[in-house]
Amino acid sequence: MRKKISLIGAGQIGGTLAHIITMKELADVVLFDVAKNIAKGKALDIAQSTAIEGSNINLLGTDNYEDTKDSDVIIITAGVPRKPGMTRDDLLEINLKIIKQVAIGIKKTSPNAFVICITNPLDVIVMALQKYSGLPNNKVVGMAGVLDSSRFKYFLSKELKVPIKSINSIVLGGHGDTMVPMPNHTTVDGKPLVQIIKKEKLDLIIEKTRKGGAEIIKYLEKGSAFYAPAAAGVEMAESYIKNFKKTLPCAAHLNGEYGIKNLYAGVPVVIGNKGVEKVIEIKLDPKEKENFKISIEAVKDLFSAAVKIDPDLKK
Ligand code: TXD
Repeated sequence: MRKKISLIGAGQIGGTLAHIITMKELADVVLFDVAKNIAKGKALDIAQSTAIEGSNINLLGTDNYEDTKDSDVIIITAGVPRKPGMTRDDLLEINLKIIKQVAIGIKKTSPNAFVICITNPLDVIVMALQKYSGLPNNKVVGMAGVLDSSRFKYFLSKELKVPIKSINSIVLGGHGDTMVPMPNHTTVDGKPLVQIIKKEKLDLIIEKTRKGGAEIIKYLEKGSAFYAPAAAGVEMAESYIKNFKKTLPCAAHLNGEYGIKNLYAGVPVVIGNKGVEKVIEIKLDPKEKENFKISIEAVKDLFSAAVKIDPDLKK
C-alpha cells in the first residue's frame, strides 16, 4: 500500500519536497497551504511531470486538513523565511503562531504520523509543535543537522578536492550560529579530518557552515535556501518510510541523553519505521562539550522567549 506524505506549507521548500518525493516515487503527496491556489498550482504542475518521469504518484493541492487525514508522514514548512539581515530567531513570534495552528490541524487528522518540522527557528519551533500537538516525542523531529552536515561536507569536499561521498561527518547542537560542526568525528576516506586539513582552513569552513543559510539569503534576497533543506527532509522521511534505520543528525527530544532532559536539540538519532528509535550518544571532548553546551543554552534561552510569547508552552 503506497504511503501518504502531507506537506504543510507549499512554498519554496514545500514545492521542492513535493517534486523530490514524486521523482523518487516515495509516497503519494498532499500539498497543503493556507494559500490554497499555490498548493493546487504546484501539485498540478508536478503531476504533469509524472508522465515524463514515469512516476506513478498521486498529488493533491488543498487548504483543507481533511485531505491530509491519516498521513504516514507530515513535513512542515509553514511559516515565513528570513530576509537578508534577519536571524532565524527573528522569526520566532510569527512562526510560533503559525505552528500552533498547524499542530491543532495535524493532531486531529493524523495522530499517528511521523512529523518532520523544518520551520525556523527550528529547535524551538519543533519543541513547540510537539507540545501544542501532544504527539509522541519520538514521532516529532526537526530537520536541521542533515542540512548543516551536508553544508559542512560540501565545503570540505571543495577545499580538499575529494568526492563528497568520501566524507563522513556530523553537525550537532542548535540550528543557529552556535551549531557544532564536529571535526573530531569527521573522516575523509576513513582518515581523520584533523590529520589532513590545516586548522585555519578548518576554522574558516566551520564559520562558512554556520553562515551557510545567511550566504544564500544574501544572494536570493527574497527567500532562503530550499533545495538542500528539501533534500534533507526527504532523506529523513525516506528512512522512516523504508525503515532504513539511518543514523542522522536531527533536532530530537532528549530525555537525559547528553545530560539534557525535556529539550529538543541536534543529536545523532536512528530513524526507522517507529520514528526516532534511538538517540546515539557520541563521546565529546572538553571543547566539543563546551560548544554543545553553548548551543543548548541558546536553545533554552530562545524557548524561554517563546514561553513569554505563549505561556501555553509552559504546560
Ligand atoms: O534547516 C532548516 N530547518 C531551515 C528551515 C532551512 C531553510 C528554511 N527554513 C525555514 O523553513 C524558513 O525559515 C521558513 O520558516 C520555513 C519555510 O521556508 P520556505 O522558503 O519554504 O518559505 P515560503 O516559501 O515562504 O513558504 C512558506 C509557506 C507559504 O506558502 C505560506 O503560505 C505557508 O507557508 N503558510 C502556511 N501553510 C499552512 N498553514 C499556515 N498557517 C501557514 N502560514 C503560512
